[in-house]
Amino acid sequence: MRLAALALGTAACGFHAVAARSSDATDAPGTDATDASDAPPDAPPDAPPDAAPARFCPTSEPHLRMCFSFDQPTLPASLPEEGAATVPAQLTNVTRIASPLGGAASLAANSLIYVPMDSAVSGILASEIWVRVDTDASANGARESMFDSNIIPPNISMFVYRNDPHHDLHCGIGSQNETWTTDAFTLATWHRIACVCANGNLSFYLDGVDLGDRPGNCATAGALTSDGITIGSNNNGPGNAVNDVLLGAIDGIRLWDEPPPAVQLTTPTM
Ligand SMILES: [Ca+2]
Ligand SMILES: [Ca+2]
Repeated sequence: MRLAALALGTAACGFHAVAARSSDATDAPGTDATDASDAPPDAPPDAPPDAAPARFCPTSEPHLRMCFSFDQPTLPASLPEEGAATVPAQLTNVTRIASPLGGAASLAANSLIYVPMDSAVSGILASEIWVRVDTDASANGARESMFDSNIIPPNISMFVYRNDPHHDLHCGIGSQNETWTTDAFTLATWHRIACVCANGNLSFYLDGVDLGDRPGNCATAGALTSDGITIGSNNNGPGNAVNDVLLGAIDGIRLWDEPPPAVQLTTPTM
């Protein structure tokens, strides 16, 4: 009942509509996330205290303003946020698949992930995504969106464009937008991407490699205070359907209000 009411509410607002909503498994019972970090009470006493694997969305990281791991056993229509944000993501036609980090959101042409406006997601200076694009954009010059808050400033966005035989990777933070051309972005491959504003530069890391530092005004910072953010599609604003959907999967996404640690940026794999 509750999920149905949420879906109706979303449809009634008409925000960020998609073409169709199929019956899906997201309203299955027991969809609340299981916290695998809880150590069993009878753990061996000689186990090192920090033996548990690092969580994709650490629970005590105040600079992590928005985080989605998609690691839950199922992905409900209202997916809890795992960082500092206060609102859940709204999922439509999203399939949970196994992935290198546990679970990922698999996206098709009619999929939608939308996080509404939230003042807790502000001062954003870095974005990270673990992404796999399986089908390229339909034409040379066309694009697929990894995420998009739409309003500039306070922009938070990332896109991949076909630029045959290369790809152009676009990042926006605050008032700055930049594009990097690369041959290292390949289809059907998991990529770790980070876009970081630091020391007056916007920098782009693909699988741990810095594609170049661009001076600009990214320090104006991104925020979800003018619109929410779509994940895996281009946000065209309230009342308008999304487009440029990412045809692939997203293993996780993080938005920070400070640059992630340098060692994390230069780690090539997930
Ligand atoms: Ca847009
Ligand atoms: Ca994941």
